[in-house]
Amino acid sequence: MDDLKQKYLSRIADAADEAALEDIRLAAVGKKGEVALKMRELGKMSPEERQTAGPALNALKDEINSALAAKKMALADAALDERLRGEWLDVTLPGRSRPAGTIHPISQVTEEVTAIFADMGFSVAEGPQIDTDWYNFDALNIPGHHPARAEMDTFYMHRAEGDNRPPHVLRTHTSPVQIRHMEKHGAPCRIIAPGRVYRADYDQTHTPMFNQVEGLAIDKDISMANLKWVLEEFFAAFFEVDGIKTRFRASHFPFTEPSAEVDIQCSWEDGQLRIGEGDGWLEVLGSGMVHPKVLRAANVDPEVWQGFAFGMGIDRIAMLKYGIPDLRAFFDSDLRWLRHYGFASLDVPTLHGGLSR
Ligand code: 2NL
Repeated sequence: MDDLKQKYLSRIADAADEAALEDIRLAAVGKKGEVALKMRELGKMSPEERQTAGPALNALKDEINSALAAKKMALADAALDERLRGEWLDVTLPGRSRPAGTIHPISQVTEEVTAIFADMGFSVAEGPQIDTDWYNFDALNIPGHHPARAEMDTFYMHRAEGDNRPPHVLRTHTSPVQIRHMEKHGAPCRIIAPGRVYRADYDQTHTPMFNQVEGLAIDKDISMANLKWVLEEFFAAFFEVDGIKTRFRASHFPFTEPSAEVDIQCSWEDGQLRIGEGDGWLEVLGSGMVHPKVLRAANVDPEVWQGFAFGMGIDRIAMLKYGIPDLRAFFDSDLRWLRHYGFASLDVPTLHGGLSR
């Protein structure tokens, strides 16, 4: 019986997997296993022999069963250890870094401008970048012979052969958006129209596409005094200086009468431009009272309604606010320029002293 025990305990110890273990179990303690055979022999024994052999066989059976259970557990532990070795992960490795995106200064400034005018009750109007020459020129009292309409200055779309209608244009300002707004919604109105505009111009200070924001306020008693207040509020908020002064110089645009070019107060010392202080002036926009012909073209009765309009370059006020000296920073695909001017992702630079964060 000791031989039997040694045989099975050593086979159990050597078993490589659960299947081998099951074979051993059947051979040892299964119904037809060796221990069962020995049990059957008990009947042929004398009562004395039986008294020692019976309990011994039962003990052997128990011992083999617990050796099987222990080995089964050990095999499972070993399998888990093996799996853990394979799935090992170094949680101390540095993460994979991704390049951060940045908001474009033109987008940021458009949002800033929009928020400031929104506080004064202006909503945003949008419209097509390709429009008819009616909306872009005629409705704005720009006559057919006006130099702005020459192919030198304006991008004209192609017409199909034999189509003699006047060609569409790439809008040269966002005024057509405001004409369309008045035509659709009537007066009173208080809107700004930011967006891309196009002119056939390309040199150090001009790009064929640039960004503009126009504003329009129409009601029964809107005057240039309202215009001056709105613009001074805007410049104070945008350039972050209280009490910034503006200067209105008489000018001429076909779509406004009277018309004024507007300068803001600035100083220029030691090559440092400061806005909202000193006694220098910087031209920033054109404006005026909307011409009665323009109101009529948009189906608004000039005997009842009147209002102001203005237009300014977003690129230009962005350069002034963030100290960007060169238009190329907006168009250069080399993002180092933007980073140089403080447009890191989610960083909002401020005037008068570097980054706010
Ligand atoms: C500039 C400044 C300006 C307007 C734009 C405008 C729009 C409508 C009616 C009347 Cl719908 N005016 N916009 C007015 C004055 C100036 O732009 O320097 N333009 C050449």
